[in-house]
Amino acid sequence: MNQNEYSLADLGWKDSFRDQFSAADKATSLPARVIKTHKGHLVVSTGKNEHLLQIAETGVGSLNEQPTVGDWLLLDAESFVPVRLLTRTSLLQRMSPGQEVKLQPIAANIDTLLIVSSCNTEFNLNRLERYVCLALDAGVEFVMVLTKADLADDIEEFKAKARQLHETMPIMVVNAKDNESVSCLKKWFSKGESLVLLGSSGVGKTTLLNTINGTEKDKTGSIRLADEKGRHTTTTRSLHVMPSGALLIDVPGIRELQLHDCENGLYNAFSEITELADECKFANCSHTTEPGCAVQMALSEGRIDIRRLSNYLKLLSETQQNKENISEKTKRKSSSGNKKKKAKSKWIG
Ligand SMILES: Nc1nc2c(ncn2[C@@H]2O[C@H](COP(=O)(O)OP(=O)(O)O)[C@@H](O)[C@H]2O)c(=O)[nH]1
Ligand SMILES: [Mg+2]
Ligand SMILES: [Zn+2]
Repeated sequence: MNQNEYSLADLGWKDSFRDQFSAADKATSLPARVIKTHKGHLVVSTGKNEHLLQIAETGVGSLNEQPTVGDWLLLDAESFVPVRLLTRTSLLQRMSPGQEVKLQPIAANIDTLLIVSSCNTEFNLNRLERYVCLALDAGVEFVMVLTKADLADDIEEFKAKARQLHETMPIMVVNAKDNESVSCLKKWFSKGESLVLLGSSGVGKTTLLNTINGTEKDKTGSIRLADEKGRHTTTTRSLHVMPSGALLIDVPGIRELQLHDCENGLYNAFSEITELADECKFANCSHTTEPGCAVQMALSEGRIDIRRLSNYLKLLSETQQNKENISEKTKRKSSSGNKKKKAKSKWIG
């Protein structure tokens, strides 16, 4: 973000946040939005000032939850230590990549998700369906943005494929480097609206941000921060105020979007399949080999697409497995916490 002073409204403060900011809160704290995340740090803006907050293993300040870009925090008015995370209007999250079983928030308080892909071999329906599920589950608006239209021979082919992802999702085909071309996205960029760019690396997310913002490449990062050892840290996510007054969040390329607890999203994203399930003979039908399966019947009659069904079954088992893994881990953690507490009180007693 640049060095301008902003009002809270300029940063996307809405009624739902104001309602959580009582007169008592006002006397002791001030709201701030998370505008950047680095490894080990967060940067928050009050509109007037930016503050660097250290992320500890347990959270930030006294917060139990891990804030992410787009979050609203209340900071202690004197120490600027975060005292509360305001209830989010939306949260996009995934399973953390790597071995450890944990959730990773991607962005919070988002109005619109811009799903970015390009008109070339990077375009992959199975992968993009994950973003659609994520958006539907989080209840945010979503728009497919297909970049590199200037390099593609047949953009209609990409548009037609993208239509398979969702019946009514807007599909915008752009040259991300061209100002006029990206002006078709204007309607989602109203003042105070928060948007996030998600997609693989190299699809043109930062280029889109720069073109919409009217800045040149690499200038959007503005301040460079040094960690406690003086090394420069790389920004992982950043929120930028656009000329229209919209807030746009850039997230570096997502290699793996593993869904967690996303069954509602899946239900809606694959409605042509899930609506058939009521007609299956068995209530717990897995739609694979059971007799009387309405889904398999529809498949054999060509009413549903085999790729869609395979991806649906894959994502369903993935989201269920991830949910199970997380709840197992939470249970283990709380039972070991209880044991420790008991042991301690026994010793004291
Ligand atoms: N010709 C063309 N090049 C693009 C377009 N969008 C992005 N690029 C180029 O693709 C490369 C990756 O873009 P970048 O914005 O860094 O991708 P990101 O990883 O998604 O942020 C850069 O060299 C861009 O100039 C586009 O619509 N048309
Ligand atoms: Mg980028
Ligand atoms: Zn079935």
